Amino acid sequence: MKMILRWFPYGDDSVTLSQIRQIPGVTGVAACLPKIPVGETWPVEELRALTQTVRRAGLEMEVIESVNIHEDIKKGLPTRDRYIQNYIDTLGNLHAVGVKCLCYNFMPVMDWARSDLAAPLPDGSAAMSYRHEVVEQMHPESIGRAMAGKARGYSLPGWEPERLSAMAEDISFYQNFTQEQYWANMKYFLDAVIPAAEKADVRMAIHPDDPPWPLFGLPKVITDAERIRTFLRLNDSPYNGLTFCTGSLGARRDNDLPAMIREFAGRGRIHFAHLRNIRFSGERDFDECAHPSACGNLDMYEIIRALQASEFDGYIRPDHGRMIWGEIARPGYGLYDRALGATYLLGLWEAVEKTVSRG
Ligand SMILES: [Mn+2]
Repeated sequence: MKMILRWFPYGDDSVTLSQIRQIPGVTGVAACLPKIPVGETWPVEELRALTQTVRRAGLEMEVIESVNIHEDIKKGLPTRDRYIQNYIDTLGNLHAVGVKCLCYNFMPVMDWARSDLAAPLPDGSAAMSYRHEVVEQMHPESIGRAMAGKARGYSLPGWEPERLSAMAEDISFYQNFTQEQYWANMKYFLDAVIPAAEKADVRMAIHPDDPPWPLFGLPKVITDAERIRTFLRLNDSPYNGLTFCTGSLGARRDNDLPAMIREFAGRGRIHFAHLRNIRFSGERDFDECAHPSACGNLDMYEIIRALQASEFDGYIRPDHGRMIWGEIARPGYGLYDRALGATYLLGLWEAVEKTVSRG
């Protein structure tokens, strides 16, 4: 297992690589090239420069998050083949710079949604929160604008301004789309890309839908164990795997996270884990909270135990954190709370490991 942190290059992050290097036990970052338009090939020269920057700071860059999927691929348009070829070329370039794992998602139109990016918590910190009725009553474009307004000047991955204008049109496109059509388009993508991922030795790790329930009548993909089974069956290669995000899947109370980990990591299909906790405040309402089990509704001890019982050997990151101690950062991606999260998770990992090995 390797503990990493997400990091955004080109000054689009308040957190520096040297700060990340000083978090005990964190050995690398999940990085990205945010300025490449979705659908285009990630140039190897830029990837090389980025890798060098990360390595010079004493860190590894074995994980990329995310190479986004062009909407034409999800829609199954004739133009998809060109974008799929670009994706395959990108995989080759990722291999050339030593990347081992690629986190991506296949959610239509929007990658994730929250009703508030800086909701006050009782302890005086702020965190991202989700209130289903609030989100459903908002127009997606206005959600995008409201979120951008609270992003402290940092880009919000998945909510890039150029995406907002097409959102209404894209949402109406999917209203007459069946779930079967969506799976078929996904299979078309996987069957083309997974052989290239095998050749490049880059494990594909799809991120669950966030939140894991229907929004604006859009098709859903990775929301529960049954849909994950369907997804994994679309292409049986071990390179067709998951990013197991506990905060996303855990928002559905009927998802038994430790059981899901034992099933999917046990079959070698979890390559990356996003570990964070959430606190429920209604059936479809939750706040992101600090990582320890006592702070939320997820049992992080059982989650770590399930990962180890499945001999999970991938990457873990503490995913989002709260804004604490007056920090100003991209929502979810400050330094302090994620560093606390990484330390807590590493402590749990060590405790479970030693308990098991000493019987
Ligand atoms: Mn996540």
